This record gives sequence, C-alpha cells and structure tokens, in this order.
Amino acid sequence: MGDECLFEEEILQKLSHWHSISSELAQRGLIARSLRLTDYDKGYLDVLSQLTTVGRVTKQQFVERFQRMKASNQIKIHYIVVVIEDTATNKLVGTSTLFLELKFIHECTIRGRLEDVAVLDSYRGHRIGELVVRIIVDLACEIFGCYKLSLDCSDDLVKFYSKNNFVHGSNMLCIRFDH
Ligand code: 16G
Repeated sequence: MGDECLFEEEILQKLSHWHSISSELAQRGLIARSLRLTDYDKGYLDVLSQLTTVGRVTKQQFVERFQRMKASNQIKIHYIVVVIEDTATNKLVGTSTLFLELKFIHECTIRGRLEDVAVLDSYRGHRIGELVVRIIVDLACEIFGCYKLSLDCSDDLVKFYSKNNFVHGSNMLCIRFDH
C-alpha cells in the first residue's frame, strides 16, 4: 500500500502565510501536510477522538473512506484534510478539514466548511489550533476562492474561533438521527 496523499500537498506552499506557518511549526518539530493512506497507523483517529466519538473504525474502513474521498477529489477537489505530524515521534498531533461545497447561488460559487479541527490534549497551548485553522482559511480564500467559510462548534470554542476572525452569522440547527 503506497503512501498516497488525499490532495496535492504543493498547494500548501502557494499560501501567502505558508512560510511563517511552516516555520512556526518547524520550531516545534512539527510539519503540516495532507492526510495520507498510512495515517491510520500514525494516530489520525486518536486525534479526531479528541473532538468527538470516533467509534470502532478498522483499517479497511479507513482505507475505503480515504479512497472514496480521493476518487471524489480526482473529479473535483472537495476534501482537504490537513494533518500536523510530530517528526520526532512520527505521530499525528492535530488536524483540520476544508470541505468545498459547490453552489448555484452567487453565480455558482463555492462555500467552504471548516470541519474536524482537533489537537491532541498534550500538544495544546502551542498555537497548533490557530495554525491549522489559518491553513484552512487561506486555502478557502486564496486557492479555492470560496465566498465564505463557515463552521459549527460547541459554545466553549466560540471564543477561540472569534479570535481567529470568524464572526457569529446565522444559527446552526440540526436533527440527530438515532441509527
Ligand atoms: C464540531 C466540528 C465539526 C464536527 C462536530 C462533531 C469544527 C470546527 N467543528 O462541531 O466539524 O463534525 O464537532 O461533533 O471542528 P458531533 O459528533 O457532536 O456531531
């Protein structure tokens, strides 16, 4: 099984803040990159489980989901999962996702959704969350030309996202299905 990337990592280097973001991460022994097929073994799901319930996901399920996202990206990019790796331990310590939603409104625009932002407990307090969010904001604005980038989060994280340039807009409501 090759070490495939979910998206072409070169796009990260085109971001206007890439140099400062990657240098700040490098000072902490960290790198930002695309999610890779081998990240099941590097603790990707452990990082996500800091955000919410992940449940039992086998390696095969992970690979199948990854390949489905990648196949979709090969038609038109929709799933950009960025991960932060500690180069000393080769383990993942943070992640964030940009989902690109195609719209008819605003002359067939694209809406970005910031999803699944998580940083391992033991790595908090080092600005990793800010940096990983900054990457997604820049991708949405500079690379994909999104007209807006939105997110939903728990009440205790409103302050964090407000500090990172998000403003309260519309409300988020949902129906939870009991499968
Ligand atoms: C947060 C996440 C969202 C994730 C949800 C899962 C961000 C900005 N938002 O709202 O992406 O899907 O948590 O929570 O990371 P749930 O399991 O309660 O639906």
